[in-house]
Amino acid sequence: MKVLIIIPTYNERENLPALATQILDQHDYQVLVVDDQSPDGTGAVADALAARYPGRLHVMHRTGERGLGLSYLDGFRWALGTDADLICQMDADLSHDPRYLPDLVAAAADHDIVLGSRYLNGVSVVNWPLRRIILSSFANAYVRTITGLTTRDSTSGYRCWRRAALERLDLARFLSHRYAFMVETVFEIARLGGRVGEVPIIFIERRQGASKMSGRVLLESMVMPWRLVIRNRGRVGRRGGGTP
Ligand SMILES: Nc1nc2c(ncn2[C@@H]2O[C@H](COP(=O)(O)OP(=O)(O)OP(=O)(O)O)[C@@H](O)[C@H]2O)c(=O)[nH]1
Ligand SMILES: [Mg+2]
Repeated sequence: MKVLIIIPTYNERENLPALATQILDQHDYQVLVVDDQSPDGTGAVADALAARYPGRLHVMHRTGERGLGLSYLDGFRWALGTDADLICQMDADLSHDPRYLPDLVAAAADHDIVLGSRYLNGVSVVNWPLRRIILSSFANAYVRTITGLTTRDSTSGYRCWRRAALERLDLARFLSHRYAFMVETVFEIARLGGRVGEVPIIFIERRQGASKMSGRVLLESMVMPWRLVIRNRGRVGRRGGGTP
């Protein structure tokens, strides 16, 4: 199985080298860094890593409108142009420990998408203030209630796709430019009858760099579940998608 991991970056120069090294020194995987012209020079750091890991670490320097969802759409298109069998996603800020990658890869044998879930065994987060835990738990409950998805952590950015599942998605159809992209992609694959799985992860809050969460991001995330069910005239549960 050829595994490609897409890592979107915006101002992650302190974090990216450690993450890339951990992934590439321990696993026979490939990495695509999608940088949005980070003002802190993450793009140049990524280029230096590409020189250190030739043919294994690739860099896309995006221009135009910045956004996590937009970066993943470009990353998916690039990935589908390679011979990767599994396409994974993870954050650059070391919140997603690469030690779980083999679990995600293994579970992708019988799922179309596997989510690294913080909420399978209670709440598995390290160094999160209570308000952040409440916000994230609320967001997931909100998404489940409105969309009919049954997954515990549909907002997780740590995940692994089977190539065939990604090929089924109509990438031109996506509405989310930012973080709501995470929920929208799970909704879409469940709507198409895809098998959605989850494996437990322990999430560690970033130590370096700043979060890109903002009021605008939260607003998009509040509105998106409604847009999804209105556009599709129904929740995924009624259509038989999602995990049982
Ligand atoms: N290419 C690109 N990457 C982004 C953008 N916004 C965020 N990212 C990356 O997406 C990942 C998740 O962003 P974070 O800021 O860590 O968001 P978060 O994990 O919800 O927030 P924290 O818990 O505060 O870290 C990180 O790798 C970011 O560098 C963007 O506009 N473009
Ligand atoms: Mg983060």
